[in-house]
Amino acid sequence: PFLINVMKHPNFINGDYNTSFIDETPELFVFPKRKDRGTKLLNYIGDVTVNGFPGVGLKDKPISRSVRIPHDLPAEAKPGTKQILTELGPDGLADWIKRQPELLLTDTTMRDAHQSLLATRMRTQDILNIAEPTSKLMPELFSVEAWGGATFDVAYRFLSEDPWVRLMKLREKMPNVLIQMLLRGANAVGYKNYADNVIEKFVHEAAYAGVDVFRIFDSLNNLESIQLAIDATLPTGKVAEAAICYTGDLYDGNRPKYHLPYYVDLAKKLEASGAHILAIKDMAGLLKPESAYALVSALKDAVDLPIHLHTHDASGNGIFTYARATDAGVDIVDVAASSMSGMTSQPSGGSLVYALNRHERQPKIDPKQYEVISDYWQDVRHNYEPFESDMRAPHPSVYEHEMPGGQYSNLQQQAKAVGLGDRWGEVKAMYARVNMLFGDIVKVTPSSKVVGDMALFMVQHNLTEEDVMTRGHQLDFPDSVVEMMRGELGTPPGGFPKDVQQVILKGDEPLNVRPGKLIKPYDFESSRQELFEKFERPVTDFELLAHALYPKVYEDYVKHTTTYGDVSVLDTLTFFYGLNVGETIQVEIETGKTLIIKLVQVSAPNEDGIRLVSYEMNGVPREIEIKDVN
Ligand code: 3PY
Ligand code: ZN
Repeated sequence: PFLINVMKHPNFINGDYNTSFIDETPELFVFPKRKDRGTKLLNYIGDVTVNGFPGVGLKDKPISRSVRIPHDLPAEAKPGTKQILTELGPDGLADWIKRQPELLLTDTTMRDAHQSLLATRMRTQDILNIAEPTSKLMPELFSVEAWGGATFDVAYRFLSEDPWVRLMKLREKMPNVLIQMLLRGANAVGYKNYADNVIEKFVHEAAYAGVDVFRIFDSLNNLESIQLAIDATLPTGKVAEAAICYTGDLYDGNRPKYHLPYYVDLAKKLEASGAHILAIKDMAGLLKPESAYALVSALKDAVDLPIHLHTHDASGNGIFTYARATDAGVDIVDVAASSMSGMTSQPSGGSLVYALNRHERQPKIDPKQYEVISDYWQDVRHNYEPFESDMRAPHPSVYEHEMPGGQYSNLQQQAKAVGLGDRWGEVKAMYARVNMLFGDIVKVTPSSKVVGDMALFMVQHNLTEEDVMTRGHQLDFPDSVVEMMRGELGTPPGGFPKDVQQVILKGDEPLNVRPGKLIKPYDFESSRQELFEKFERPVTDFELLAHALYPKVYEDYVKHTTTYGDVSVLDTLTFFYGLNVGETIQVEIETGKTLIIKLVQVSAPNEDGIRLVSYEMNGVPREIEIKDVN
């Protein structure tokens, strides 16, 4: 319902009003409370100071450290791969890649590295501050992976930021290197299959906002799901990089499903589907060095596409894997700035450049410049301490449990939340057993989440595989498990084991077509109208998509911005911790407009739990009431 006030009253609009009009219709002068940006920010800061930030709590605010932002930059960014794409188009770019004698690098620090190390919490301002230095000090990068995967929903959900704005600002600051995103095929940047027209529109808008390279995978290596996103990418003139997810072990005689012929066959199909680049997506870091050599060699023989290898360093063997892949002729590999590398993240880029010293394919990147970039990330990383996992050292047992880099700390948190913190070892072992129960599948978002949910369920209820098979009809399996078994995430190679599927579906029939074929097209126009009425303003196509993918997350984000304004302008420590009494910060709310905010005092709560938070804003005393919910 629209709030009617005087501004919208026909008499007012016609200039036909006087003081008696005010006297006769006082209700029209009740304006919806319009708070200014300063007041909204005071509310946010007060709330975080009193109640804490989710996942951070009420810890002491760390002392702010100086952050080494490189300033000594060339005046102009040297032309790079972005210009090559513009001049030659995606096929020309692919040919160019194949002609490069050196190994090319993708830097993932702005996406996968923080997704895997810091629960995806890196904020736009911390990413933007290093964008120009990255593009100017490392113009030889093939690409910067900066978008997609979990960054899309986490931006709205936890950071109260707009991921589209992040992308557009990054594009502006990095005019010479390609910006790459991770796209989950028919799952877009979500956890379920969406209508085909949602995928198409998402790719179209992402290309418009700045994505140049779409790395497209499917969580069950389902070709149709990948094809859908490739078909959406081709008309944009951008690069479709189709990914094969790597799982298991090429040489494990007990798991013949994922041997060389499987990957070679899939690679040929992806080449035929119109992809410009082939990616090997080793999301858990299971690709051992000699397997990497064999796999890359076989794929190079089988297809004519450049090959881009992605791994995670959980085992500590990442650089060795890349070195052997380099020997086999891999074209591009994914690395992160050293201070944001290792463990669940990518191998260190600087280290790889040094490791390939005197190798004929040593990358052109200057490792000293890479360290300058890494110094920045090292400083910034301190501000995200609450989101660090407790993995402190390499973790060879990843070869046993096969959990993806980004899932490890997440599932550990989930386990703690359901009281299984000290049975974490069992959960990991169960994860591997569930995988075999499900027929040995690829585990990556969202299928990895389903395997994790089932592992937690089984440990929690002390169930074995046999219990599942014999007592399954009495068990209330997690929704995600039922949905996957019904085929709602698509079908894995060879299908799910029929007996397991029957037990879990309790007689329901699984889908026998790609789920998208059954989902009716999303009605963007009626959504546009609905949101117009709800938000009382026109909405952009970016917003429509965010709402189509994550309706509740998006609406909560809009509510947050209505209450607190644009909180992305706050420095990161204040955003996560609020202010200490006596502390003063400067907040640039727009270019040239700065607020000076000092927290003066926080009162004890009254009987309703309300605290009075006293500030000075630009020297003027201000008081805000905050409900203490602790
Ligand atoms: C994602 O889908 O977010 C991933 O990073 C998968 O590896
Ligand atoms: Zn990854």
